[in-house]
Amino acid sequence: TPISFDTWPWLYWGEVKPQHTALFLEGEAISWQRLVSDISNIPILPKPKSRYVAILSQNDYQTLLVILAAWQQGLKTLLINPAFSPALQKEVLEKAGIEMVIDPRVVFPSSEWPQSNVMPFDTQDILTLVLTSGSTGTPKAVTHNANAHLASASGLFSLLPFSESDCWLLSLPLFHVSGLAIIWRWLQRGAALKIADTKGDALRSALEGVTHASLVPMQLQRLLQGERPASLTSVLLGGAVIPQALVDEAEAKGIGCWCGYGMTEMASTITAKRADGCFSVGRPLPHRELMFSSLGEIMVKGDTLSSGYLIGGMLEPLSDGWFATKDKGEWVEGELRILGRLDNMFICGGENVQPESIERVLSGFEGIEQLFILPVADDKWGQVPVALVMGNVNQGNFLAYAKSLLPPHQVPKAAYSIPKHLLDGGIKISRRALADWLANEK
Ligand code: 4YB
Repeated sequence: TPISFDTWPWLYWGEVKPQHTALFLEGEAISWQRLVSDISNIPILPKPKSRYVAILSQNDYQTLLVILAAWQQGLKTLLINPAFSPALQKEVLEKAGIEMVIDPRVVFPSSEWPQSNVMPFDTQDILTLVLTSGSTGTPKAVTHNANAHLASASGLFSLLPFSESDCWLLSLPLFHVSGLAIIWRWLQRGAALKIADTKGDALRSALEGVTHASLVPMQLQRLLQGERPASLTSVLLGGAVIPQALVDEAEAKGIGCWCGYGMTEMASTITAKRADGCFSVGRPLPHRELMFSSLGEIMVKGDTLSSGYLIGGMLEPLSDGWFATKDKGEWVEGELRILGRLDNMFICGGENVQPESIERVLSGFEGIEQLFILPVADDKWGQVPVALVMGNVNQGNFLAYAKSLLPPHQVPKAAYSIPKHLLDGGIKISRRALADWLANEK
């Protein structure tokens, strides 16, 4: 049974087991007691009337301290990608109505500072904001309270064991819901968190001593190119289509894989299962419910659902009841299969084309590391599919393979190699960036 906290979880663990390790940094272990004391050495942060502040967040200890200090000082935080251009940062903050930005690199901890009051821990109060990664328009700030994050964590633990002696690597950005969820699992369990550089090939050494990691499929793919990290027992996958061949290979190498489907509005994972050779993302975890609309759209609700978006400093509640995800899905033997995004669908000669379903059929072709199907305008058919490919692929053979497996309206009319820079950006590949490249530069 999950612990229900009557104070900030780090203060609870600081009392219950002060000498136990809370964090592993590169070359250093931090106890819960030390963590609590480091948080209290963060100076009193600026407190706008609205209590909303933005924090430029890197995955480092200093940023974590500023976030936890902000929370216990009564602030509500929007973690933002420090790589945002000034223009995008301004646009996002104006939309949400947030005036204050904190850069943790210029917050100097000291035991000399007057200490801020510790606010009561009210799990129903809005505490966090996470930006949506929608493909159109300015990202929106999704609100959550601590109750939603703790419910998210404890529901996951009923499927994926995470014990007090385990260690979860902060393997995804804090400003994305997948990274923030790692913080709440760590706090819920009172286990250890490791913070290290995880970019590119650094991920392998970051995994030393780690039992648990959250990975997007591309990270796992890269990891499988070398030795299996010895301590790693459990990987939670999500964020994008999880290629079955990738999961099978990881499982064969002794890495336990859990396939998840999650989203920002639901405080990360919604459904998940232990990999079992069958392509699906399992069943809804405790504290979440899921159904389909009459159009096959996935609808979700539960304790983990956001209460709304922050717009112009005001809470814009989600419409009552079920939240429409814009994802299409179906049940296969009681488990959820994601069919693709409704907004990725296009029409070719009067037929609906779901790019993700073509990608699933063709991504098994020899040499393919990543494959995207995008529409291009066509005089005769309206739109036709083309393939963007990463990997070492014979294009002629690839298109012949496609013809042999797919109905005509789904067969890519051309295949192009994707430039690498389009793929190393964030944690997800943006179809919009791919479409821009296709339109302008291919
Ligand atoms: C999917 C998908 C899937 C999401 N198949 N499309 O803690 C976790 O659950 C976790 C672990 C590892 C990696 C990521 C996560 C996440 O939280 C991911 C949450 C996320 O991606 N949120 S999002 O708001 O940025 O995007 C949500 C969208 O991503 C969904 O609406 C889907 O379209 C897509 N997606 N999991 C296919 N398994």
